[in-house]
Amino acid sequence: MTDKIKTILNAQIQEELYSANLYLALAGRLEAWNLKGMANWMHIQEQEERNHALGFFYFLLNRGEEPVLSAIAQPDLSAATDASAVFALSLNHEQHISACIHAIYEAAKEEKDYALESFIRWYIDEQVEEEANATEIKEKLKLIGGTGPSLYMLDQELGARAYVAFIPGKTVA
Ligand code: OFO
Repeated sequence: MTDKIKTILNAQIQEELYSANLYLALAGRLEAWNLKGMANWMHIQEQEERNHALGFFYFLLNRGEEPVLSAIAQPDLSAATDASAVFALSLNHEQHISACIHAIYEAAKEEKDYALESFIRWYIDEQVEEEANATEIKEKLKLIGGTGPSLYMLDQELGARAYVAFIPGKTVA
């Protein structure tokens, strides 16, 4: 594995762990507003992000490289002023992550790292879903006006989301 690939994969572990912390912080904010269903949705997102980080962690190890962890920045919640803004922030963040994943794909092609080129495809597809999910909730909030009984009902709906354990590239018992 080239140094360029090692650097970009270790940086992505950091991005995914930042994502996990961001979603945990958003879960806390939503819970503080008594939107427990939305907080549940964020908690599941948080767990998935940790698994995304672990996917890169084990990919490095499987290729004979020790993962290097670095400091994670404090999540920036300044834009998260209400439920709609929380999901807009989530969508913006996922668009940023998609750009990171696409840069990894580009690097894999440039460095002729065929194993990485294959591995990263799961993340490319996952980002389509991640952006679609955040967009759907953001649009629903726009539709219902983001307050009152309809907000309560959407909160209930998001409370039904269930966590499914999955680490990319690894079989989970
Ligand atoms: Fe939210 O996505 Fe990770 O990769």
